[in-house]
Amino acid sequence: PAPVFLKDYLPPAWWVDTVSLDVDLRPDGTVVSATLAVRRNPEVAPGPLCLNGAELETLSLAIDGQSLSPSAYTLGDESLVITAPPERFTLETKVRIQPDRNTQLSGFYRSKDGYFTQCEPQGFRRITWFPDRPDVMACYTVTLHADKASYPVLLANGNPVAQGDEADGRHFATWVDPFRKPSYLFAMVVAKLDVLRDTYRTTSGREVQLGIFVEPGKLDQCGHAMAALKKSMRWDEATFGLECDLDHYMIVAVGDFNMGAMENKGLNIFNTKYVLARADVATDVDFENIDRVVAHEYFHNWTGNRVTCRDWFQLSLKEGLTVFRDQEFGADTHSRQTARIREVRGLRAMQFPEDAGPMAHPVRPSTYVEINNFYTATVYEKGAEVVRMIHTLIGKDAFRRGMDTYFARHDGQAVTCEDFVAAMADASGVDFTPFMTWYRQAGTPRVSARGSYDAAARRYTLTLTQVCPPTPGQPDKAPCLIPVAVGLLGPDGRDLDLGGGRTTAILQFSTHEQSFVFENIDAAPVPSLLRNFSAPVVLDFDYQERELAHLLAHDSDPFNRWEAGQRLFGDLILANAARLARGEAAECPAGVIAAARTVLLSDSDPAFIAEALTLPGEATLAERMAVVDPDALHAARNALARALAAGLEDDFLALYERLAPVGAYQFDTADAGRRRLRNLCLGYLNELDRGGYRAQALRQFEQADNMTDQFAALATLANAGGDEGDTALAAFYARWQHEALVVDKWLAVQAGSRRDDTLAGVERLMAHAAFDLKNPNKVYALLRTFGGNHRHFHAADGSGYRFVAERIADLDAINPQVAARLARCFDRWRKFDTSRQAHARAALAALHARPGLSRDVFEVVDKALV
Ligand code: BAL
Ligand code: ZN
Repeated sequence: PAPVFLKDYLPPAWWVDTVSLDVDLRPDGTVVSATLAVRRNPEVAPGPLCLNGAELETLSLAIDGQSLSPSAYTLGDESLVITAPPERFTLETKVRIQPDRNTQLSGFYRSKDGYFTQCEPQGFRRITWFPDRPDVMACYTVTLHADKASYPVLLANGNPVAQGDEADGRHFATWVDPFRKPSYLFAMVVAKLDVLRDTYRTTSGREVQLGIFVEPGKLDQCGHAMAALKKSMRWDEATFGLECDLDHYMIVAVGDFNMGAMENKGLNIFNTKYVLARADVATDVDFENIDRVVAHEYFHNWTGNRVTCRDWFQLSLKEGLTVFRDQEFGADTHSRQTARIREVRGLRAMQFPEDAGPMAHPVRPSTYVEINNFYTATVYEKGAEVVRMIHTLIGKDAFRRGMDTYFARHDGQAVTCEDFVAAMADASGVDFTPFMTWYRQAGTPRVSARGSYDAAARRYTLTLTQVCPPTPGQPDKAPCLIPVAVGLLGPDGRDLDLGGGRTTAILQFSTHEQSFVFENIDAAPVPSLLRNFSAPVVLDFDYQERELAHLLAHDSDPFNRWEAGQRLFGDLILANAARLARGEAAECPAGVIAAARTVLLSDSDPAFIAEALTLPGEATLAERMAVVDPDALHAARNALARALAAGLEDDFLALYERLAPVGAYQFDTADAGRRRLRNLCLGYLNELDRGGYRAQALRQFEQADNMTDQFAALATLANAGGDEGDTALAAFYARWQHEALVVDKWLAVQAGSRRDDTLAGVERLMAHAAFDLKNPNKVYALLRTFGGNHRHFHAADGSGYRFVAERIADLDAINPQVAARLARCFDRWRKFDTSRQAHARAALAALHARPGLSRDVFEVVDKALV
């Protein structure tokens, strides 16, 4: 398959002003009749009208009421080219599609309770012939017809203008969307669903009708999502002055969905995972994720919908900015410090490996084979970090002025990342030219810092150097403009004055090497570098163990307190992995236990303590190894957990008891923090492998009034020895087998288990009634979790690689997007020893050689093998 290049972008030769769709659902397929008002773009050289389509059975084509003669067009499988249409005309097309056979879940497809759409990025072409690109924006009118008893709910974007009954027990509804939109924001739903309704009044007095549509019987799981929606609407008004422009804002939840959710104008379609929640079926993390995803999709109404992307290379224009907005919403709504820690943990686990692997690409890619493969951690999470750096460099007020400028200039337009940065530059007076490297260049910059203290001159000099490793297609890298937030801690742990009462300086580091001088420093400080993770880089500084303990105990920047602990634990795990690989025993210095005890017994927020005592993950640590030994790494990480458990047993036990719940469960940030810490204590105690602690976990499992505590106990037991794990797993399934999202948790906890027989268990689960290869959530829960199980996926005998590669092949015939996401498990295969590499290469080569491989999987596998 041929790649597409950003440099080849051309504006469309034809505009579409209005689209009228008539969608008629029948047992033998759905007939879509489209009427498009088309006119030539006078700014582009005249050319044919090229329309995209996929899996369409074309029934008729007409221009201005006249059937098109065969000589006037060329019809291919995926293109319809009308050679010489008039300057301005009406195009009528009629096609039949087969949503019941659409297992790709892109376009219009069947799920349990009806029919749903997913059009981003290129699903609309699977519904009708259209110039399916985001810079063609049109006003849509949609009429849906279906059997009334089976599908009482008929929804599309915009406002309902007509509805009524038809012959043979059928009915129709017509919706008009007054906003011009790109085709990727089109949505329709034909289903049997229950609805929770509410209203929201904006600051300026507009009343918005809100509706959350879910599977019948699930209305008692919608309240949290509705509250999240209203909170997001208020937050965007207060923070960015952005009001909802719609009369109707609907969210529809569907159990078969490739992504998390989709921001279609006025008619969001969500994976049930990010809508449904009730204390007994959803964890604290689920509740918080629902807040974030509901907010994310709502925020897209401005950053994505009102101002959209000119082309798909600009995807981060809307995604990076909207993730930044949902992160800030989450920080304001829950805890800013734990939100930041979790963001960085996620970035290091997912984006840093991506940026170092075969699929590495800039935040704004310059080429792709399949755009579906670029809904990545780089475009989303690194994209959000890039927006955050702009915020850091110019400050909150200038950032807000930049947003105002962006909307004043570009409302209703399809624009580029440069347009966004230009608005920020003009509003702040800052020249962002050197900053643009972040959009163009892939790879994680590596910053090395050295400090030197001159006691006589009372001067501390910090010298920074940066390198960015080569990535595919980019062998040589330019330096980036990196905002490095720095504080200096004195011997008493307090921040030193860096001048004018400032305790944190934002250094603008933009060359290969640069020195920064701090005057009037009375004693040798411990530097606190990259506070709040001010840039998405790897930072090396040769900290001593006692300096890390000092930062962990005293840093006024909570992120860097956490970071100090992660460095302390990470360094020790890696040193122990090397020892174990040499056949030596793992060690745990008393200083590390003491530092952990200081945090555990501190009066910090319990959620922070839990984050600080959560060890860095294996995938994150593996990035720091020249050749990864997953068995040694796994054993070293477990050994540290056991050493901490042994050293702090009494403290963990006392805290577990002290944090016992008082009163019934409610989702609340403070309570969630206490539960998190208590469950961390339970986990550590079970590292000691004692029947008494397993019994305690089983008691918690049986007695919990909420999923957070029940699932934490289950996860602890599923990783432990003894029979209690099997008992709990069986009881959990028996109780929750009819709650699809809880079954996903049950699958994931088994696929992620440390137990030796995990692969055999996953193979058995593939045949279990609970599993369905056609359902993305099930695939993510079982297979992608297994692919992220560092020790078992990278098993020395290649069994993990072979198993996953075969499942990718099976899945590719059903759903290429999901198959390609699973294929990303192989990204880091070259970091392992030669024997594992041989197994991985063989598994990938077998996949690559399969006839009929999708473009999605081909791109991932082909790049992995280069
Ligand atoms: N636009 C795809 C889903 C999301 O990022 O909101
Ligand atoms: Zn998004």
